[in-house]
Amino acid sequence: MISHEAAAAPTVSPTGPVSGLVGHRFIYTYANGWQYEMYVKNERTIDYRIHSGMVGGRWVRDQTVELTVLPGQCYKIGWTEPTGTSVVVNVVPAARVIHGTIFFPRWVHEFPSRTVLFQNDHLDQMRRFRDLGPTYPLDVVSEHAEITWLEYVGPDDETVIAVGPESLPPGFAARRN
Ligand code: FER
Repeated sequence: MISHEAAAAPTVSPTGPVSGLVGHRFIYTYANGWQYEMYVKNERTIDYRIHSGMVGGRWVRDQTVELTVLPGQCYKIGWTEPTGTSVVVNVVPAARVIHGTIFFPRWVHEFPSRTVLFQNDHLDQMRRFRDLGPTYPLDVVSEHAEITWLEYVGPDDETVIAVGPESLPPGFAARRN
């Protein structure tokens, strides 16, 4: 039965500082071949570039996210884009693995190229597409990824993701460390 008593104090509490991920840039390739790059600018914000895949060429700065950490230094980042696409990415830097679940609205699944741009210059257009839809049925993509590049560059650096993926030096995303 449903209790109407006051909820007990939570028995699971935050397991560590999210600062262990803040300031890191990582490049990763999903098992389906899609290659992404993320910079965790601060506890609330990411910048990213998409090097290949369904929306390869897309890039975004200053996306607000929810970032938390689970036991085992498993970081979890979730957000909704102005397009209506929602993403949850689990990052385990020590194991150099990621798992991402992406929830694409129907219109992105049907016309992915509409989102292939520097989104910050087209925020109102993305919200218009989002509101026009169709939204459903969502296309859910659930994939593991390997981190091929991982580095600490420090927080709040506007130079880390400053150009589109098409403007990078040859081989930039193929480097491994
Ligand atoms: C990711 C998976 C998907 C990611 C971003 C997305 C930055 C999708 C964004 C979009 O298409 O709007 O790992 O990391």
